[in-house]
Formats: sequence, C-alpha cells, structure tokens
Amino acid sequence: MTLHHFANDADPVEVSRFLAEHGYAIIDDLAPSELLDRFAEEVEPWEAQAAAGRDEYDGRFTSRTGSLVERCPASRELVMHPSVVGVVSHFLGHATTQQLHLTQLISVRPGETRQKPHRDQMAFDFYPFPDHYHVQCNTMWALTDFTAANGATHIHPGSSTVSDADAVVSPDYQAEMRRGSVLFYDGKVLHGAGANTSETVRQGINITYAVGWVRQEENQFLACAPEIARNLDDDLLKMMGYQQGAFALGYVGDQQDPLSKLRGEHHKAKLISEIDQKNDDIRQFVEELSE
Ligand SMILES: O=C(O)CCC(=O)C(=O)O
Ligand SMILES: [Fe+2]
Repeated sequence: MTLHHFANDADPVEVSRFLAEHGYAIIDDLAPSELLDRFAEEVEPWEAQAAAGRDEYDGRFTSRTGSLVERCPASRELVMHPSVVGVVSHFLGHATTQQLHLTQLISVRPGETRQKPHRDQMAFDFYPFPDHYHVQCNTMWALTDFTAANGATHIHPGSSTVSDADAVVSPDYQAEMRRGSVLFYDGKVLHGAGANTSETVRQGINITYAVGWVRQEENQFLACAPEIARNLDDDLLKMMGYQQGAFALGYVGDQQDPLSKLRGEHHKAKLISEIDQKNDDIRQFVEELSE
C-alpha cells in the first residue's frame, strides 16, 4: 500500500474528511515552483545559521528555522493558501476560530536517523483530548522532493484513534511527494521524520494550525515583530492570533480587539498623512485656478 494522494483541484472538504478518517492527506503539486524558489532564497540566510537539534527527537542532523512569517514574505502565501485554509477551517471547524500554531523549515541532513514516532498534540502538556476532538492540523510542504531515502515523513495511517500500544505496531508508510506537494496530518496520528540515507538535504516547511483557544507553540506575537506585523494583511494577522479566539479570549485593555490595537497609532498616523496630502492637493488646485 502507498499513501493516498489528491490532485491539486481537490475539494478541501473531501480532503478534510479523508484527513479525519485516516489521520493524513496529501495534495500533490499545490505550491507553484516560483513561490517555493522565492521562499528558498528568503530562508537561506536564516537556515544557514540555524543550530542542529539538541537531542535525538529534534535530530542531531536536523535544523529547524522558525519565525517564517517575519523572515520570509513568501511563507505568508503558504500560511494563507486558500486550499490549505479550506481544509483547516473544515477540519478544525468545531472551534469558533482557528489560528497559526507554528512555522518551521525542517531540514533533515544526510546521516540523520529516523525520528521516534510520536503524536504532535502531546505538546499540550499531554492533555488527553477526546478521540473526536481535533486540536491541531499540521501541514508539511515539500520544499525539496520527499523520498524514502532522504527522510520523507513516516505516517501510521489510522493510528489517530488507537491505543499507543496498537499504534506503534501499526504499519507505516513514507509520505513520498514531489516538491510543491503538501502533507496534512492531525495532532493524534503517529508519525515522524525518516532517516536520511541520501546525499542531499530534505527540506519541509512545517506550518501548523490549531483551534483558537489554545496557546500557540510558536508565539506569533513575538515571532513576528509588531513593526512588521502591523503592515500585514488582516486575514493573515487574524490567523496569527490577532483576533479574539472563541468570543472573549485574547482581548486587550478595555476589551479592545487585538487587531485594532496593533494597527492603533500607526493607522491614525497613516490616515492623518493621507488627509494632509489631500489638503495640499486642494490648496494647490485652488491656487492654480486663481492664477
Ligand atoms: O520532519 C518531519 O518529517 C516530521 C517532523 C516532526 O514530526 C516533528 O518534529 O514533530
Ligand atoms: Fe511531529
């Protein structure tokens, strides 16, 4: 058996349903290669200075580069890719809001051994979320081809709702996919990075989403400096957490909306300068008339 792949015109609801049933889904060829080229160029200086993992779990031959929204403008298009947002908002649609949980380029280098299979939702202090309650939705975009030899992610299909003992002995398959394809996996499914026995680096862009009421794994309010955040699109900012999760979580001061707080002074200054410019134009127009 190999893992099931969807074409890039697949209905996000169908993909989400498949993900809910099997714990994973793959959409082939979703990111244009021009977008990935741009991302690769933007991330290169940051990746060059990223440290290797400190333990077997992080991977001693693996580096992780975060803060992608701040550092790599191209990543913003991946975060907000309509097909991905479509899957995420259906898959996590039981929550009032969804949010960005983390962004990370994972570079698995030659010589890396296989990562211990795990369930990502353990990050929530091992809270035993009920089987039917999905708290997160991971994506892994292939920045390079993902192959069995270079460390394509291992997935244990259907392991989301079985006991740990049954999950570890369940069969697993590697998510081999071309550059530009994207693997979705839920927070419960057993998975892990593969060993890299090839000569080249495997690069995957891990962008994870969560329901709006939990703490984010990567703190988006600090991972992207407010001076940069302030100029991003509303939809992206809301995804990063600049909106109230559920109906009351995350307000600022006198129950102010976080997005308007962020825009705040900057927005006012921009409006005033636009008005000043208009006044100048009118003055000049009247002066020209009276000459
Ligand atoms: O890089 C991969 O293929 C998976 C990494 C992973 O599962 C993790 O670090 O939690
Ligand atoms: Fe993981």
